[in-house]
Amino acid sequence: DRAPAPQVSPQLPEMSADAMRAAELRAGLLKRSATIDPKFLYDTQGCVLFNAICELDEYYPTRTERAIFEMYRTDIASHVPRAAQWIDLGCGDCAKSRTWLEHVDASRFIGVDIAAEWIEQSVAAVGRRFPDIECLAQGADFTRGFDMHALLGDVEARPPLFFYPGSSIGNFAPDSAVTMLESVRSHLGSQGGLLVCVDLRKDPAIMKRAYADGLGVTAAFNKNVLRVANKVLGSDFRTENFSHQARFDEVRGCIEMRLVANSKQFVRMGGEIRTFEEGEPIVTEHSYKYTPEQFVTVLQRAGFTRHKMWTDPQSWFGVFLASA
Ligand code: AVI
Repeated sequence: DRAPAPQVSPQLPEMSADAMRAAELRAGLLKRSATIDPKFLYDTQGCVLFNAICELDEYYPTRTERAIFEMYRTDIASHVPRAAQWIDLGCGDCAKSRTWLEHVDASRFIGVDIAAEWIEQSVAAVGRRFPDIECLAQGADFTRGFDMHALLGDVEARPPLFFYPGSSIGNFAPDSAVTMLESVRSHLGSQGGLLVCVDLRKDPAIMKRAYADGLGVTAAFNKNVLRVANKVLGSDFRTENFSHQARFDEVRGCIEMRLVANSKQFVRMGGEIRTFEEGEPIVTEHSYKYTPEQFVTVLQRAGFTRHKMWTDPQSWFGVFLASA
């Protein structure tokens, strides 16, 4: 499966990118209410654990999305413009896009992901499977808005179709989701579109179970971020001293994932010590769940005027095709 991702901008020198990551992580951890941005969940081990989550019985989004794609593939594909530039945001192993490229008329495939080295190979494999489609890999963190205008070129001749599956849009707070989708919309020209997948509101117990599985895979995925912090910051978090927690926030309409200190912790971070009191949380992720109406409002706020939605028989998950 895939992780979220991107910003397409000139690549910064290696050191400076590392320093920025460290500064961002440090600033979040030093806040009174500590946070770690969810993008830090996805180092190599985090990606492996996330893929394992996608296979869990409790984690319904992946299989529900797959079922909708299988059920409505032809109908959805019929709305994709001819000679499309298929842009996969957070492409990972490109497995989902590969299933679509067999059914749409694409002239170009652009895989975008924060895991730059990893996607070189997976995008190259797409190129071997579809030799008539020009394939490009873009390593980028698109979570802060992005500019692909130059890369996309003449969007009237080759309309872009942005593909954002996996309900990764839910990892943005609604206002940030609007900003991200505005960026997408600004690239579409008159015929482009956005195929975006959204986890829909349902019984909170079902949603909560998806983030607190019996095997503890999600707990391992969450705690792994402390290993990432130790690598990036040289800190000495001990994963066994924190517990995974997931709760559904009814007011905000999201799952909040946290790591809670089991006892008072003194964590060394470079020259300073961050103290965590017993029970103090570090918030690591929000996963917003929308009603179809709420998500249509997000699309409208981002400037989309037309949309179509496909869902499963239980209305647990929505696949939206939106255009300007
Ligand atoms: C990537 N993203 C859509 C997942 C989600 O459901 O919010 C990440 C995840 N976190 C815990 N389990 C899965």
